[in-house]
Amino acid sequence: MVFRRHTDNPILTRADIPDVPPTIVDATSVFNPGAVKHDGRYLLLLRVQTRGRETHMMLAESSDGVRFDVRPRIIPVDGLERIGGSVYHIYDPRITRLDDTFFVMFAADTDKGCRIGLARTDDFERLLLIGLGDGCEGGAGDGCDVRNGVLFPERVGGRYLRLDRPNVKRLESGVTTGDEIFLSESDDLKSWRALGPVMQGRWHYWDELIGSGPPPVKTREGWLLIYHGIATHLSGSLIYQAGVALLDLEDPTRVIARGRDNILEPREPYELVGQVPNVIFPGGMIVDDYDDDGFALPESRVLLYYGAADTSVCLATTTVTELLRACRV
Ligand code: BMA
Repeated sequence: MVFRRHTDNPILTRADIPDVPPTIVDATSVFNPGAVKHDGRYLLLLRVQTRGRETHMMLAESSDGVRFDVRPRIIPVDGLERIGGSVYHIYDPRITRLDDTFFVMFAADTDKGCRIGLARTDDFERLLLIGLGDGCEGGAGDGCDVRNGVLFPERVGGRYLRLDRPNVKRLESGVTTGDEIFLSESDDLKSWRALGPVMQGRWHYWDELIGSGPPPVKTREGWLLIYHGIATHLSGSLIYQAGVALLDLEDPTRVIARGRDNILEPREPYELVGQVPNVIFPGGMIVDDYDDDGFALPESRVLLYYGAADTSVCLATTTVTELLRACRV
């Protein structure tokens, strides 16, 4: 088994969310967090949902990565009000540390479809909006609907890189989704150009639809990427799982290895039952130890934070070595 679930799972539930009246009172759920380690403390940027089904971001802090305190405050995104049209939800934040700044990439539901937003922060008191794409940038092309944006933790060849997932398919439920992860580049973090496809869903198997998980982790063997895959062919349910792949360090459109099986699937009651059943949605990953050149150490502990059933936050741990091994099975 690649991942071991923490015995305290779920590590955060709605009961841990303090009221922030009048906006958040008796929160409905908390899930799909972004994660980062800062000054020895573990931070989670939470997706908190109200009983009005509004979505807000809140911060949780911890000294051990397991027991978190949630700050009683909604984190504002300054600049979002300048965007024309309505932004209904911002959600699924992924945190990347780059040049000693924290960048948060998130999905934004608008009148015209899903967009990828990018904001920056030094302290998580507030996020400053850098840009919200028009949905046609990067791999989305003419489809103009895109989600699961993930910024790389360093420039490659002098340019910023991100993974994104054009939404070119519509499920019966009306949700738009996709089966291809793209690599896109940018000089200014605002306009993004597609460099090419990275990987496709494998129809009939566990990862028919796919999207990036947390930001890729640099290892000596390549960029280690956790992604989510959705099986759609089992009647009555979509099953969201996590899998792993290894991308070339200089050309991340080249997949060096990709695990055959999922490495984490809904099994526990808190993953099987909830607002959306059968969901493991990985969005935050912390690798404890890196060498002086910024490569993750093989024996380092890896903490994966994931949303369970769109209802709670869970933790599973492994090591870099085990993940690299899983890429080649
Ligand atoms: C995806 C995203 C996630 C969510 C998942 C399961 O399309 O919207 O935020 O966790 O569906 O509902």
